[in-house]
Amino acid sequence: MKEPVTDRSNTIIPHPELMELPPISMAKQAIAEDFQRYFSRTLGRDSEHCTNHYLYEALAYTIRDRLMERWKNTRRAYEQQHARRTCYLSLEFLIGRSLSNAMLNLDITDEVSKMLFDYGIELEELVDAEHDAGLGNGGLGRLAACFVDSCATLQLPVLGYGLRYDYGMFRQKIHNGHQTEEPDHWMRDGNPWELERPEFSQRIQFGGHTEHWCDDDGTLRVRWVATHDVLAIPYDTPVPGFNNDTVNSLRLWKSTATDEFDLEEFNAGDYSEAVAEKNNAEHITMVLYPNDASENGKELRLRQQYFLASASLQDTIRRWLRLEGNNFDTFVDKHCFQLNDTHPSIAVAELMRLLIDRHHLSWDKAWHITSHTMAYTNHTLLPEALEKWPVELFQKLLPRPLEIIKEINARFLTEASRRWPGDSDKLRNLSIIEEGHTPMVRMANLAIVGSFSVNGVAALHSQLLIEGLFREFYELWPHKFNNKTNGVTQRRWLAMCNPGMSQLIDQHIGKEWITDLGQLKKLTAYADDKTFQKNWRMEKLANKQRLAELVEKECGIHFDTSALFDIQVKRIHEYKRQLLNILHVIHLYNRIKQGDTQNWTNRCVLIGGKAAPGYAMAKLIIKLVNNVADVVNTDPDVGELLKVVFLPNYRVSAMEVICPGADLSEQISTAGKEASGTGNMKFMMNGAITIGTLDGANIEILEEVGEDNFFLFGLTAAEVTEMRKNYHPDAIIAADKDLQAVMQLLSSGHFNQFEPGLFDPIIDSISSPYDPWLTAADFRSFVDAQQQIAQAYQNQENWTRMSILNTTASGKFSTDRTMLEYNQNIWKLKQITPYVAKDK
Ligand code: B0W
Repeated sequence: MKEPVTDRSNTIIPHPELMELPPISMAKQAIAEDFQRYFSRTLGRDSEHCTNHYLYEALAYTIRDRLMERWKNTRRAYEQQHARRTCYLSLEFLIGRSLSNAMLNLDITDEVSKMLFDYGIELEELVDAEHDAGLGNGGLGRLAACFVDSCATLQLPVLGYGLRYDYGMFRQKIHNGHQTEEPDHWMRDGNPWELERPEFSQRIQFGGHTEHWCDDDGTLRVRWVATHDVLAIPYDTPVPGFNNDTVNSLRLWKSTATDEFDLEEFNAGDYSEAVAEKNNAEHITMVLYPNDASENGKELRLRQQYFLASASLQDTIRRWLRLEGNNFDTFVDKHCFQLNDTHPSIAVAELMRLLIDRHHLSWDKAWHITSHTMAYTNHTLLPEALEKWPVELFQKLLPRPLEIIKEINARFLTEASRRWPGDSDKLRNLSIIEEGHTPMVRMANLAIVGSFSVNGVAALHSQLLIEGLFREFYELWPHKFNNKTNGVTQRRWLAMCNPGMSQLIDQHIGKEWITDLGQLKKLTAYADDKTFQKNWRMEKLANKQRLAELVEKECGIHFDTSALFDIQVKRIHEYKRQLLNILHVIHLYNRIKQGDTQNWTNRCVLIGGKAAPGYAMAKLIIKLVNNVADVVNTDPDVGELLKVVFLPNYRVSAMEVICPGADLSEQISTAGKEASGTGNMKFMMNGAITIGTLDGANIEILEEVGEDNFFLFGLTAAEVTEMRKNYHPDAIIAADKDLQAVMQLLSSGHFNQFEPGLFDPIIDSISSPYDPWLTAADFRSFVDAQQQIAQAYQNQENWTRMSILNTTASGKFSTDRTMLEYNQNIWKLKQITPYVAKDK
């Protein structure tokens, strides 16, 4: 075997005093001293170089210092108590900003704010100087970030493993209404939150071939040789719990070249080829793939997946060997690997490989360990998001893991054929390898076969999984399947992003809701209290003002805060039906032009979200939103009655301003298509009322809040399935005057006067009998629900009541609840209290 890659593990035993740090103070004066020292000494700045960025950086180090002892103590407690752990494996962690979150969790926001005030600095300006860590596409990545937050607060030993992309989610710019993408070099100014741990680097193999041989005991062994290796360097980010001394870790891997050269190539004079390989190594973690829930299929993506799985598993085994020695008998009792969708599911084969080839376990022992430690979460039913890789590509890139996959499959099919003898159709569906012209490895099948738990992310989604996509696996192993409804962390998504409303809540029911969101139920008693309602309205108004300022700055459009703020922000995808939303906007515009404005409710519509760069239809929908916005916003007949904007570059830090300022939350996907949604929960928590279909977690939101406080519309999932068999949108359009008028405006080119034919693909899709998203079918009930909303908004007292009741009913949607359920049914971890940090 090759030498270990970096040997910085030679431990020196220092004088104990080196480790004896004086306690760190949380008092304003001490914070000020550290802040000053970092700014002047560590960063070397003075009054002439006093930008918000440097001030932010100095503050970040000041805060990070206050996490450091807690971080080490947490790690030590886990090790000393031999804690069972979960490793959460995810290609995405959409963290956003860290500073405010760290201050909130340490409960020092007020002290810091006062300290800065004394220097004439606004905390908010420094907070805004932090770049978002946009290491995710959307819901799936943000969910991972909320999960690790909740686990730290619940004091669960959960370690996040992901990739440290140099470029996160692209920056979206709008030029002439079109989306353009710019690279997001988020770490260009450094990242004060991470700690490099080169001593824990791992070597990852790619390519080469396998050799089968017999060792001295006559045991058949396999070695994977002539590989092109890459190093994985870990960077740790602290994940603080709320006020509880726990600081967990998020470990992100960066790829880099080994120090070796291909000497043969080098000596043969092919210097640039030898260097090119180094470049290739660095490429693995260069960029996040921006294709939320749609096809990737690129070789580099498979490299990323294997790189993450292998580095994380090797790291886990390294720690095991150090703490427990070379005996894997109790490994199962101490580990769980939660796979965030199929993206890291190659981990099933990789753990087998490491246990068999490196640590010489038998197949059966290795399989026992693997299939009792892996757990898989599915996030989507969309067929285009189900990952498959050509066997040929696997053979080239990962020949040894492929051998193992084939062996897993052979053994699995033998088991399945005992259950269904001779049923070759069934076996073909179940097989991990899809036969055909281009044989493929089906990653979901690998994940299910290799896992002891398979879960969906909302009740309907989990039900649809076992009835449809995974039905045959469910028949085989019903015990594996379960539901875990998603959530969001109320620390970021209420306490941090909505301090005004949080304070109002605190004054009435105390602060317990921050770690026990069910407490919000107590506020129900105030839903009819006129003074409370007035205060609630005032907070909402202040938040709407803040959002209006963002809109003015980004879009140059004035939002009047007395209007209904109608918001849809999420990735742009046909199934999410931003198109239905804009059809309603066109309908309102048409009513204004027809003079049909009696009893009108002024409305400000905001749509935001990124389209995958290769998704032409999604990009065209963005262009349509922008064109409609141009026409509406510049028409003097419209004035304050209706405003429409497309907010560019939707991201975590934008949502922190958007969700507190929303009145109406648009959750309008075609029923059965949105697995859960999590934006819906953030809006609800902040007192927005939902207009939604019976899809994903909307159903559970409706259950919690009641139908008087939710605007339901549209076909159910079952009706969607039925209607798709016999769908005639032309007849629907012909029978509906309003929809007809909207289609007429679209096809007359009213929104593309100088770009003839531009929106034809959209018009065609709405009128196509094969439109999978049934936009025309839901138009009427959507418009009717919107009309009810407009009426309801005019009764401000009742609207406020509904708003309060949405917040009070949002307790279920905390990731604290979600994590407790994962823990009770899947992980079975013990809560561990670390040794308390020594503060003054
Ligand atoms: C994200 C990325 C990729 C990819 O890069 O290949 C593929 C699929 C996804 C993805 N994202 N699949 N589902 C999701 C979203 O996950 C969240 C969290 O569970 C759900 O709330 C959304 O409903 C789902 O669309």
